[in-house]
Amino acid sequence: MMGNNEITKYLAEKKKIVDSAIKKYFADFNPLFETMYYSVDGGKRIRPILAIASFESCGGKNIETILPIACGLELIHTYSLIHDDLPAMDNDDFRRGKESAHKKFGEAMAILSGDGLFAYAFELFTEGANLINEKFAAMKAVSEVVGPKGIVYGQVLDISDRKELSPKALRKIHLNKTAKFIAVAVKVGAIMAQSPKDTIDVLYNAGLYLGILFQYTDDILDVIGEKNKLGKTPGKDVASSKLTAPALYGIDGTRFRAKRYAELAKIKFSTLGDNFRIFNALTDFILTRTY
Ligand code: GRG
Repeated sequence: MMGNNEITKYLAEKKKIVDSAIKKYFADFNPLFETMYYSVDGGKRIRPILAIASFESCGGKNIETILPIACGLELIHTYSLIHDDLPAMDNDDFRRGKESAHKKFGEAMAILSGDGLFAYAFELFTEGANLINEKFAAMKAVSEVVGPKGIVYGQVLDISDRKELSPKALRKIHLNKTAKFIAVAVKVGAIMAQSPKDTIDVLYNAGLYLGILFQYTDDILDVIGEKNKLGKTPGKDVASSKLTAPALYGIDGTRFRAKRYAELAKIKFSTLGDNFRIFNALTDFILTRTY
């Protein structure tokens, strides 16, 4: 078993690796890179860390193989946050502990900055001349969940004011908006480590549970979290009458279900054996996170 200190140390170490790789990709090309970097800087880096954890658990040795893809995921995630914060969407002026992109640079630059990050991610995915088939598979998997079959569809459902208040509708939003992207982060690590299809499939399915869990804890933190610790504005979901887990189940009911999703994720990961122990600790971290 991994203790609380150990997982905190693990996350800090991996975050440092991701942060310095990202910095390298934002070297001085033109001023737009500085604008984009403002928003990229400061996240928890959960998605890239999941990709690295999966790559290493699957026996991947050279971290450089997964790093550009892991960083690309973070750029796509950041684009989605920038666009989500826009006045036409969630309208939030505070993100990652500072002014959100449109507040700092204006709406036009925020939109363009998101567009730039989205495209630049795919350039990072193509870095290097090796493992072309794996990179193709990784890009296919990512592109399938960040567009109209995933994040963008999830956002469309999320902003719709004609939602039915049902567990099924909630699950559809959570799956598309959050869980598929978290699951694909776990999946690309396995793809780049050249794992067999069975392993890749188990990891994706376990990742879906982890992703739903992630959105459950995000929903809980929107109700009980502190602005400074979260680095974003809590209370937005109630203010905009969002369909969330607490809206449907209350806080206690949401906590109960979150624990159940954590168990389901851990059971699935554990079928892959001891090499995947880290995912137990990562799941617990996501269950108990306060930011
Ligand atoms: C296509 C115009 C257009 C907009 C797209 C894709 C999109 C807008 C929004 C994505 C939906 C979204 C914001 C989902 C929420 C996912 C989530 C829980 C984000 C918070 O992630 P953390 O906690 O944040 O990992 P940090 O800042 O730590 O990276």
